[in-house]
Amino acid sequence: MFEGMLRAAWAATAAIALGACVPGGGGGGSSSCSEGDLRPCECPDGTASSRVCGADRRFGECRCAATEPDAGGMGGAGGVGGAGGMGGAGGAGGMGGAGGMGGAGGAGGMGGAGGAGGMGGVGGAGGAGGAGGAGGAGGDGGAGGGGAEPLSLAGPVQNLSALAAREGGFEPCFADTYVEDIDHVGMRAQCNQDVVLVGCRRAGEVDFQLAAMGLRDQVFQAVPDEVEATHPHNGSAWYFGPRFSFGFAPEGAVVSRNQCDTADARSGDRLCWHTGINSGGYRCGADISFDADFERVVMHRPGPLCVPDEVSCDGIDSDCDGQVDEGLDCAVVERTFAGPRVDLPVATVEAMGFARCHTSTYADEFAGFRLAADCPNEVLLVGCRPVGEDTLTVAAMGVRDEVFQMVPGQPSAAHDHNGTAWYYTDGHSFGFAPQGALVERNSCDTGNVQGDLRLCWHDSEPFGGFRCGSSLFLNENRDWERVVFQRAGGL
Ligand SMILES: [Ca+2]
Ligand SMILES: [Ca+2]
Repeated sequence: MFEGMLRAAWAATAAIALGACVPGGGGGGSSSCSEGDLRPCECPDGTASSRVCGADRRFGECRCAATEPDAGGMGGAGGVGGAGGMGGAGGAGGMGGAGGMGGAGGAGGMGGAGGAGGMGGVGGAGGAGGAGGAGGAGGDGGAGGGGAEPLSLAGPVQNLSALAAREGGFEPCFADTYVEDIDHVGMRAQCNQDVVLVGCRRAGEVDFQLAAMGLRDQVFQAVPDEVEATHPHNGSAWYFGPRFSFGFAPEGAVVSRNQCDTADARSGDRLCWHTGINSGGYRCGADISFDADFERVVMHRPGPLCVPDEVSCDGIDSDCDGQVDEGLDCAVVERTFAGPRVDLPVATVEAMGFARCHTSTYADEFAGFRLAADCPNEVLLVGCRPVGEDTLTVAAMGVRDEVFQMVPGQPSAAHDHNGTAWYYTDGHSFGFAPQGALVERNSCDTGNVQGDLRLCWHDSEPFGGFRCGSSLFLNENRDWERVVFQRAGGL
């Protein structure tokens, strides 16, 4: 009877918890909590546990396995995850049972999911993140006999237990194999609850080789059909295009959608499915398949999605503490600037999405045709610096076709683009100056008005050189270098 009453209380609590995303337990003090709220605490043996707010609206004692009798006689301790991979899911504890401990994450692996505690159970501890991996989410005490707290994990998760997903409230809503053209319309129609889990696995396996979850509307949010187009949400970089591709990568990683993501970095944490006609595939982590040996699986559950720490500048209160994106540096990353810039850190250039595509010293022949071949992407950033410096002395960016647009060989010939006067004359010179400045090519630009904003490279044997900002006559100089970066996506 006692257990039945508690179950009813927990059921009510669960309903409240699902309906709103509020800080559990409020502020300090043990008074005036809401019945069923959980508050973290530490057991004498150092393990993390929680206290439950009772009907008297006060938090009870810290629930520790060593000090609390197994009231229901049913609560087994959760499993302990193996090191090297994903932590095992905690066993579904019975009343008073202890949830599972997350396993230690392996290299690049993910911490274990919190154990699905039984009623009053002790939450599973987060797994230690492996190199490149993320810590597992701490589990909370389960709600209801045999029930569990909704599973909320941030970022891509390798080797996720299907049992943990089910016990965490997820139900399958879509499944097929990599040999099929995905019915993404049906997938989105069927997977219509608040939180969506997107995963893949080898056919015949139960657990996911790779999965990630997020709020449905974020997961299925369309982005442009562009090579690097993603948007951050809940620790993953998501992308969806109905005639291109659908998938995720670790947040912050650059994807290479051609049309599916072919990038190698952290390959085990990348999932991509073609969405176009007659495509099938494509990847489940590092595995590429167009066959029935891999399966796509999507699950969903009611909300909310609340992870232990704030993640993703996505405008969403990820840790459900009432503050949006707190503690994160959510300044919009600038991807474009107009006109030449001095003292531009390479780190800033890379943060803008650029990758270096060409480097040569001022002693090397310019060979514009080779540079053009090295740097095929749509947007180029052209700069120069003393060899090996981490800051570009001067740099300017523009659309590739504008940057390499030929102009006549006259001294002042240039054309304006993106705040910059660009010029390229085969066998003569290549470079830029501020838009509106008079270019004085002889055969490189010797103009000294705003000289620090000018760059000029001879395109004629045997000079190399010529200038990097205010430093001139760098012909055949091995201490200065040309550096060109590129990115996709338009200015
Ligand atoms: Ca928050
Ligand atoms: Ca957030």
